[in-house]
Amino acid sequence: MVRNHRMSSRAAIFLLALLPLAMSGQQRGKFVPPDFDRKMEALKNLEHGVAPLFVLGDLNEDGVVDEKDLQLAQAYAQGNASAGISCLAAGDLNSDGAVDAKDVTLFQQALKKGPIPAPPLAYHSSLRCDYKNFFVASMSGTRVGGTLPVHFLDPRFNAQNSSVTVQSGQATAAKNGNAYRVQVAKTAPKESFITLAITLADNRKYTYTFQVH
Ligand SMILES: [Ca+2]
Ligand SMILES: [Ca+2]
Repeated sequence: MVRNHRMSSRAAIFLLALLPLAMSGQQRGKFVPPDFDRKMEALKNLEHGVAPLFVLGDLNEDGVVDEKDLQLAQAYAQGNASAGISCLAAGDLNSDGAVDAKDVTLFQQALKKGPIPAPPLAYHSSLRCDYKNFFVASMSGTRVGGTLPVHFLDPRFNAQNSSVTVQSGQATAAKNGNAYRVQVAKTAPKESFITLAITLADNRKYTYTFQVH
């Protein structure tokens, strides 16, 4: 299913990162994300370790986390068909590698006050995701004093019309060409967390939390 294109070493490295997702689907006989080649192409010149982020809780990948997503998670946890779910990984709220009743409980608590205003983005999961909403890419974390890029993958968004700011943690964020670069302070404690606030041109807001190592 993964075709043998000539590709740069970075694309090859990213392919390796996606492979568990593609392979888990292959075992079931179907899954490779839609537009896989186009998405690979968009990522090929980015830094090593950069991967697309998905919206935690957004199982149907419409960009918002609301009752519809909860219903999809509930149906899946009860063993019903996964129709309508394009990102199963988004339903694993407690990151234990499965979508079950525990996630549904967390989901219900989170949605008590209505749709999540600024849902968190997540870097990687062993569960499948189509990345239908393929819009931001970053790394899983960086070291003390290191940098972490935030790239816009959707052509509607760029560093001029969308913003990345540091919400908590010892870091600063600045525009870097068509991306943002987050600089972690040399004084940031190891294992500490940095949370970024990302606001897109269409006014959707997300957060992304990564760990300093
Ligand atoms: Ca949704
Ligand atoms: Ca779970």
